[in-house]
Amino acid sequence: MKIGWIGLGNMGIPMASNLLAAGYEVQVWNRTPEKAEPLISLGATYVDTIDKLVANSDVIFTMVSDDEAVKAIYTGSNGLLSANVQGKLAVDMSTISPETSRFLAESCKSAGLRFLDAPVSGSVGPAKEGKLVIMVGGDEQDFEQAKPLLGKLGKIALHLGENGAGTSAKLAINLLLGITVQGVAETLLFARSMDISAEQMLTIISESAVGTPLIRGKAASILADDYPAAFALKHMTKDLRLAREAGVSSPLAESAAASYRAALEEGMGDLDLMAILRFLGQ
Ligand code: NA7
Repeated sequence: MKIGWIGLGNMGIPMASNLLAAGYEVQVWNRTPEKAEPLISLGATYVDTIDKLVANSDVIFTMVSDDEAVKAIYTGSNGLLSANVQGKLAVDMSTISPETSRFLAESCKSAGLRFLDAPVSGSVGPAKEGKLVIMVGGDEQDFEQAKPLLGKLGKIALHLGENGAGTSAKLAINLLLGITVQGVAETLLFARSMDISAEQMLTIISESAVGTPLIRGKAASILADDYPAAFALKHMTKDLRLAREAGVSSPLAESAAASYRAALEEGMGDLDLMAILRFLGQ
């Protein structure tokens, strides 16, 4: 099975690397070609058009930023659907709206391309380790075909229903992520106001029932006040917006979304979402 991979951002690079490490032949394309260099050194082939990528692939993965990017890749000029895609399978792992996932599934079907929405929970660390949680919408048989590949990218892949079910589940889990990180930031700031240090409070959280791998994983960043993006704040802002547009009723999410939006407007979008602590504490 030959793989095509489109989208070499923070997530796409480690994910495509895992398919290469598993021995698959992988062709890659990215809007900014230079980002393919680490993968070429691992054995990937760079192709300069999506058309060529499709011609040399059985399964095509897409992992790009948002609805607009995914639409450009699939339905834009020189995009996937202008190539000969008959009989192939596309797996979109980006976090986008369920509505766009369903629109793409229909567009792909008309062109003879099978389509799964398969976004992931987990940031760069789990992506590198192949331990993502993958939520899939689409045809059961297509899921079965993709499953061995998804097994190289994640620790679990769940088939949740028709197209749009994967992206719906992803918006739900990221609702909890957004609220949790905002809650951690507010807790640390409250503790600080009472002279309990971040280090002391992180130890308490970590040893308590609310301690999670997420919070433990952010501790070093928090203590160093250094936030390289494992999951960019701009993407968290996008996901809470998508949840609102999908009809979520959550006062906590509304409040967290306003907070991330304000941090984004201050230029913190490319930092990790935990940078919300720096924003709220300034
Ligand atoms: P990044 O690191 O922000 O990477 C985004 C990728 O999307 C990158 O390859 C971009 O290409 C690509 N992109 C963005 N806009 C476009 C357009 N218009 N056309 C083509 N390609 C585009 O995101 P992550 O890897 O952290 O996350 C990916 C998804 O997983 C996202 O939905 C998250 O919410 C979860 P570039 O390199 O800039 O040319």
